Amino acid sequence: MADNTTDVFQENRVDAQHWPKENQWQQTEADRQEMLKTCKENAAGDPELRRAQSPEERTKARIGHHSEAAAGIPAILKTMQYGVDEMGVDHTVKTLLKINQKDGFDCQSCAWPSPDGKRHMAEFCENGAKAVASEATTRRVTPEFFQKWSLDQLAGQSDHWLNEQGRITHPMILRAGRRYYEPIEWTDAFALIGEELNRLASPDEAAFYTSGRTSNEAAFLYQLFARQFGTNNLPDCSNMCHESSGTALVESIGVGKSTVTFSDFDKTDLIFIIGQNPGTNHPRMLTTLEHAKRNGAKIIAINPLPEVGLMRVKNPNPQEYPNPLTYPVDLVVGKGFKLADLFLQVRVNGDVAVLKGIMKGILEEEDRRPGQVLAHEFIKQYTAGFDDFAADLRRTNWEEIVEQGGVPKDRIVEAAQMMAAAKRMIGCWAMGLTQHKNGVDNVQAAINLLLLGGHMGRPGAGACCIRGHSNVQGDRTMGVWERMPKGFLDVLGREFNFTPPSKHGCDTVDTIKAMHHRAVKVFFAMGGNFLSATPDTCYTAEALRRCRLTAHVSIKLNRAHLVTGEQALILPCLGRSEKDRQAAGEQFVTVEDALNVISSSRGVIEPASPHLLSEPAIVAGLAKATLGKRSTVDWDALVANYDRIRDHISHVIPGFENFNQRIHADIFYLPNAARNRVFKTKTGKANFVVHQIPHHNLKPGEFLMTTIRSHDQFNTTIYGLNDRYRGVYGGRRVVFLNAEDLKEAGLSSGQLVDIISRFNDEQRIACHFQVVPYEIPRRCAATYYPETNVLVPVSSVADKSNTPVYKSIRVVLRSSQQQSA
Ligand SMILES: Nc1nc2c(c(=O)[nH]1)N[C@H]1C(S)=C(S)[C@@H](COP(=O)(O)OP(=O)(O)OC[C@H]3O[C@@H](n4cnc5c(=O)[nH]c(N)nc54)[C@H](O)[C@@H]3O)O[C@H]1N2
Ligand SMILES: Nc1nc2c(c(=O)[nH]1)N[C@H]1C(S)=C(S)[C@@H](COP(=O)(O)OP(=O)(O)OC[C@H]3O[C@@H](n4cnc5c(=O)[nH]c(N)nc54)[C@H](O)[C@@H]3O)O[C@H]1N2
Ligand SMILES: [Mo]
Repeated sequence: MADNTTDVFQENRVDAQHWPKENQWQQTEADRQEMLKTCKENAAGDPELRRAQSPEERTKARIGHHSEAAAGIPAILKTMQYGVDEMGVDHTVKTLLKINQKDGFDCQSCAWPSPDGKRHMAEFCENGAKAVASEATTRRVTPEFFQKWSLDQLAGQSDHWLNEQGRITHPMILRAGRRYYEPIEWTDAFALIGEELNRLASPDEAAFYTSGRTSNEAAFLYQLFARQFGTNNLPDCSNMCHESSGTALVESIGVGKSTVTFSDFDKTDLIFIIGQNPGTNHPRMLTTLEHAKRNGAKIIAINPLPEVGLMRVKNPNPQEYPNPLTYPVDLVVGKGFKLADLFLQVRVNGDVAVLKGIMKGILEEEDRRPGQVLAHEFIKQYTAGFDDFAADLRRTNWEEIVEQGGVPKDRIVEAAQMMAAAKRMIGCWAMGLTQHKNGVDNVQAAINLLLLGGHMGRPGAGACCIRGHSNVQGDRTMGVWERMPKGFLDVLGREFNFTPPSKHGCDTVDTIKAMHHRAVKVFFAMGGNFLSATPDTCYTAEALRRCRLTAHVSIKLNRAHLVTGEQALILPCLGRSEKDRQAAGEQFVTVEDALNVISSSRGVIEPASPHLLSEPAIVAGLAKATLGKRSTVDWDALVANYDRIRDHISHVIPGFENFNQRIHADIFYLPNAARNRVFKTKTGKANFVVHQIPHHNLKPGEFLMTTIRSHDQFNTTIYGLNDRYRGVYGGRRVVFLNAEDLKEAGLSSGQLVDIISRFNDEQRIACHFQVVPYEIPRRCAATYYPETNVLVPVSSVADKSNTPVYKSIRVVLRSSQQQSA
C-alpha cells in the first residue's frame, strides 16, 4: 500500500476548495420569470412538458407486508428469476459467476468494494444481479424498433417499459423537425458532433456530462478531449450525489475520500450508518456488516425510516454455504440476524441536531469521567478548533436538539454511551446526509463525531463515504470535475503538450441553467439519464430543448432520449460485462471503489450488437472528428491498446505510478494521507467545524419530503414496480406519511393526493400519489425518485457543494379531486 507517497493531487484539491467557484451561474430575473411560467405550465399540464415524465400508472399500488429481514431466500429467488427472464439460463449462470471476480468484470451496480484477498464464488447480490441482467438482456432495440415507435409514442410509455425494451444496437439520429429516430453511421455521427462543436462561438458553449459507470480509461480520455477542445464544462452525477461529502471531507481532513479499508470492518467496535439504505443500495455491505457484528461490533443506524436492511439480514454467506441445500434452517424460517443495535429515527434533515446531541452526550460523559472519554492526545496533536467546537456544544440546549432532531434525549444519550465504550469506530453515510441545503454541514458533523474519539488513521476506525455509481469515484480521480485544480491541469498540459483551459466549468445545476439561458448549446452525455436524474424536470426539459444538439452515449433507452435538442443522437456503447476487442486484442478497463481500491474489469460475454463501440473508442472518434490536426494526441493508438492510456494516467495522476505493472498483477489501494494522520488542510490539522442546527418552521399542513430509491430500481432505471422491503407492490406513485399526520389531515390510506412543493414564491406540482401510512416521523414524507424530481427547484441547492436539495423538499398535499389552479 503506497500510503506515504506525496499526495500532490490531494494537496491541490485543498487549494481548489478555496478557489471561489468562478463560474456559478447567476440566474437573471428574466430567466426566473420564465421558470415560473414553466412551473405553471407544468401545473396546467402542458403536453410537451409532460413528455418529460413517466406517465402515471394506470393501476393502484397494493400495500402489503414488508420483509422482516433483508436478503435471504427471496433475494436468491428474485436474482435467479430476473436473470433468467432477461438473459436465459446459460447466460445467467455464466455471467453472474464472473461478477467481481479478479478475472471477471466489476459489478455495475454500486461502489461497495469486494474483499481484498480471497473472493467468494458468488461475489454479488440481488440488485447487482439485476443490474447485470439488465445490461446482459437478450432483448434488443433496433432501427426497426425506432421506425415503429415515434417520439410521442415512446414518451407515452413508462420508464419501466423503456428499460425493458432491451439494448440499443445502432447509433441513431433524430433530425431537426422529425418525430422518429433514424440509423446513422458512426463516422457521420462523429462528423455531425464535430461540426456542431466547431460552430460554437466558444468551447464553453458545450457541456460534457458523465454518469459514474464510465471506466477510468474512458473518463481520462473524455476529460482530455473536453480540455483539448477548450472547456472545463464537465458536469457529472457526483454533483448530485457525494459532492457535499467531497467538499466536507477536504475542509475537515484534507482528503475527499473514505479513510477506511475493507479489513477495518473486521476490527471495529462500532459502526454508524447514517442516511444510507444498504439492504437495497449496497447489499454486499450486509455481509461485511454481519461479519463485523460476529466479531463483536455494534451498529447504530440514523434514518427517518426503519429500513429492513438496517434492522435484520438473512445472509446466505456463499463462502459458508456454497450449496443451497445446506442452508441452515434459520435462513429459511428464522427471523434472521439482527443488525442495528440502536435505531435513531431522526426527522428528515434532523441529523445535525442528533449528531450534536450525541457529541454533547459525550462531553457530559467526559465531565463525569474526566480524561477517560475524549481522545485527548489525538485532539491535541492532530486537530484544530476543538475549544470553539466544545463551547458551541455546551451552549446548544437539549430542547433544541430533541425538537429539531426528533429523537428523544435518552436514545441520544444511549448512543453517546455506546460510543464512549467503543475503542474503534467507523462512520458510514450516503445520500441521507448529502442532498440537503446543509449537506456539507451534515457530513462534517459526522466527521466531528469521529474526531472526538480519535477515530481517524488507525485500524478499525475512520470515515466511510458510501459511493453510489460503481466508478463515480474513479471518474473524479481521472479529472472529470468542472474545477480540477491548477496542479492537475499543468501536469495534464505537459503530458500532452497543450494548454488546458483554467476557467472553472459548469457543474450539473449550472449546466441546466446555462442551457436554459442558451449559453450552452451542445450537450453531450457519457452515460446517465440527465433529464430524469436532475432536479426540476420541466425546467431541465425546456433547457435541453433549447440546445442545438443533444447526444447520449447509452446502453438502454431512457427518457433523456425523448426530450431533446433540435437534433439528437443516441450512441450505443459496450456494457461492462461485454468483451472489448481493439486492434491490440481484448482489452480490460479499471475502476476505483468507495474505499480507494483500483481493480480491473474484463467483459466476458459477446457484445449485444456488432455495431457497438467502447466508450474510449467513442471519445476517440469524437476527438478526431472535432479536433483533427489541432489535437496533440494519437487517439487511435490509445484506443488500440488501453495499456497506453494507463501509461499516461500513471504520469499524470499521483498514486498510479507503474499503473500497468501493478494492475496486471493485482488490485491496489490509492494513497490516502488522512489514513496516516497527515491532514492536508488549511490548518495542517483535522478541523472541528461548528454548525448550526437547521430550523424548518413548517407551517400548518406543510411536510418536509425526502426522495428515496425503491428496492427495484437503479437510479432512473426501473427494474420493476415492487419494493418488498417497504411492502409496496405494483406501483411507485406513493407518498409515505405518518399515520397520525394522515388522521390530522383527514386523509385515508390509499387516497390520491397531489403534492405541491414550495420554494420562495415558486410552486411546483406532481399529481396523483397514493397515500401510504408508514413508520416515518411526524411532519415528514417520502416519495420515490425520479417521479418527484419535478418538485425539486433547480435553485434549491446545498451551500458550497451546489448539490440539488433532493432530500428536504417543503411540500403541501391536496386531495387529487381538486383541479390545478
Ligand atoms: N440497487 C440500487 N443500488 C444503488 C442505487 C440504486 O438506485 N439502486 N443507486 C446508487 C447510487 S448512484 C447511490 S448515490 C447510492 C444511494 O444509496 P443511498 O444513499 O442508500 O440511497 P437513497 O435511497 O437515496 O437514500 C438513503 C437513505 O437515506 C434516508 N434518508 C432520507 N432523508 C434522510 C435524512 O434527512 N437523514 C437521514 N439520516 N437519512 C435520510 C432514506 O430513508 C434512505 O434509507 O446507491 C447506489 N446503489
Ligand atoms: N430526487 C432525487 N434525484 C436524484 C437522486 C435522489 O436521491 N433523489 N440521486 C442522485 C444521484 S445520487 C445520482 S448518482 C444521479 C444519477 O444520475 P445518472 O447517472 O445520470 O442516472 P442513471 O439513472 O444512473 O443512468 C442510467 C442510464 O445510463 C445508461 N448506462 C448504463 N450503463 C451504461 C454504460 O456502461 N455506459 C454508458 N455510456 N451508459 C450506460 C443507460 O442508458 C441508462 O438509461 O441521480 C440523482 N438524482
Ligand atoms: Mo449517486
